[in-house]
Amino acid sequence: MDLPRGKNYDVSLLVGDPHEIRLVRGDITQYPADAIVNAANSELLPGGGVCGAIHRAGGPLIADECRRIRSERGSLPAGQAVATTAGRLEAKYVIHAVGPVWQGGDHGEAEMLASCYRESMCIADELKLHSIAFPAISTGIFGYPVEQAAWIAIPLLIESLRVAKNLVFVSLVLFDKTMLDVFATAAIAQRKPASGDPYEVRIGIMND
Ligand code: AR6
Repeated sequence: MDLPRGKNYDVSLLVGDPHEIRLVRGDITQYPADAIVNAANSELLPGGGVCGAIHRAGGPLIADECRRIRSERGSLPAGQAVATTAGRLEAKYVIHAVGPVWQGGDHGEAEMLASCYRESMCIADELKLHSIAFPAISTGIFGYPVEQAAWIAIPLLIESLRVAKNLVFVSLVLFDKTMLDVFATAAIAQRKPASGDPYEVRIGIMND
């Protein structure tokens, strides 16, 4: 299965009926979903990258709630997540997930990254949401190699979506074409896993 590399496209992973995971290129602050996941830091402070963009677009209510959570429960370790208001964003919630800082791969980074995705899915499902959108957590300022991150995120999201009670639609919103290509390649490569159920992959060509 080849990717239409010269064109803008999205990819749907049909993992159950009606459960679907969509890989798309875009700006997550503009993306329609019940919850948007923030690639946060342990102090829940507005930082750079996607975190800065979410705080800017959502307004000060998000940082106010983050401050309150931090003062109540302290800083959030890597691998954990917490929900706040989405302020002015279209989403109902922002789920702040703290990804691991890449330190070479033998400091538990893979398990912490998987845990971020798993926790965010659990929180959204418990909030009875139908849709959630993720950025590629840890792959920017925190330095996680993109291909390795994709091989963790995709199976984890599939597994979490298949057991979810309320969530039916998960999006991975990738900021640029190269990231989309890497995630799409990983998703296609895993569609007939050695263990676990296969899923159908559909590629849609988009008009730019
Ligand atoms: N929409 C979607 N993806 C985006 C956007 C956007 N608007 N902006 C950036 N990305 P990063 P991290 C992609 O650095 O590596 C912050 O300061 C980006 O291309 O935002 O988890 C936090 O406060 C990359 O692929 O998050 C933390 O301190 C991905 O989002 C720290 O950075 C994640 O990049 C977290 O670092």
